Amino acid sequence: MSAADVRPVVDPARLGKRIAELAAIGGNGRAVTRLGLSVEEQAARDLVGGWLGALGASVRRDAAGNLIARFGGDGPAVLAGSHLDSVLDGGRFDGALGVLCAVEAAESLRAAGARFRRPVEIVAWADEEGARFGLGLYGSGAAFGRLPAGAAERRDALGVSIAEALRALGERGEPEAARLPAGAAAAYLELHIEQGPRLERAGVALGVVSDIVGIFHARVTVEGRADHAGTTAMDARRDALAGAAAMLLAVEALARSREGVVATVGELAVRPGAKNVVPGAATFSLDVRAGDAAALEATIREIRAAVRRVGDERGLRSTVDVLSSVPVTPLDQALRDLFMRAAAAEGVAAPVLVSGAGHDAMNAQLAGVPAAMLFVRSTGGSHTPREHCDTADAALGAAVLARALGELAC
Ligand code: HGY
Ligand code: MN
Ligand code: MN
Repeated sequence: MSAADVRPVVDPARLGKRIAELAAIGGNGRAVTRLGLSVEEQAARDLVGGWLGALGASVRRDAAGNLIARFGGDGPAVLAGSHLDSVLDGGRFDGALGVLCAVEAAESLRAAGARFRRPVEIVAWADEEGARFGLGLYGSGAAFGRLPAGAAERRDALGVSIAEALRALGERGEPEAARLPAGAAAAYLELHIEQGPRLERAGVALGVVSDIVGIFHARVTVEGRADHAGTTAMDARRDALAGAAAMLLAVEALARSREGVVATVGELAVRPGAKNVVPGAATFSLDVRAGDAAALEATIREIRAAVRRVGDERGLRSTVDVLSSVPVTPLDQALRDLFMRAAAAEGVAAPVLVSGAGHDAMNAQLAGVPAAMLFVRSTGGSHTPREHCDTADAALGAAVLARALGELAC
């Protein structure tokens, strides 16, 4: 049966039920917390792996902790999926919806009698958010050979390394071993909630991604001198936190001054952290993004200069340690067109959007595997329990994904 004869019919009720079932893992009824390589993320893989196994897929977990469910025999596979981990106190749709819609697409194709002419792998990448170890896009980075050196030694706040977390799950602790052989993946499709307001404002359920912004992650350490809060005159201080505060306001001003650039300081730590001690040291995170490579580079350069300048003015030592840096990533034009056609076949004239959020599709595309993303309208922002996606929009996304997957694989 060729792709043209196949009429996959998705089941919104089944999809809605699975969204709720998955949200209960790491959920407290309000928010979802399913950190990378945690027992909660593993429980999510077990739940989704069970659904895929029941469809006849051969389900495995690779050395990095990625869930890979393969339909069909040998040869380059068409991959579809997203991630199952979340940020702290996150929503129930970020990542999870892409995995569940890929499951729904595979299930509706099988139910419509489709035979996969080429293998299909439904994937859930481990630790996309990097919320625990500070290394985003980790699982897809391992699979596509794009992990930074020393990744397995990255540690969480309790000092547990990625290698130790993998061993606790029963793996050997060598994420590099998950690297896919060259040519193993023919294409990668990812559905994801938009996480921003554009589709909602446009009144359209779906969008197709043209490019994903470049993302620079770093940790800034500021060293001053701890002193007595009562006996140290203001002009005799080397207050690391006051210095860090001046730096992060400079970061905000620099990002505001340049169109299309965003910069965020989301983490801040102070030592020794007592009300009657002048802070001796402070550490803060940097997340800088832009759709234009030159603007991103210039902003990073200016931020480094501002950190140095404030440090010199205040007698503070400062270091900027780069955690990860992913370039602006244009996605595959042919697969973009495929999503546009599939959306049109479902009656949606999908606008083309640049993604301000990072996604695993970047690692696929940058490793030479053609990748494309389909956005589904979401409301309430994202990386917050307010994040929401209507089941009707999610089901429409799954139907478009099923059509695209059917055209590539059947
Ligand atoms: O941070 C991001 O853009 C993605 O949600 N991990
Ligand atoms: Mn995501
Ligand atoms: Mn996210």
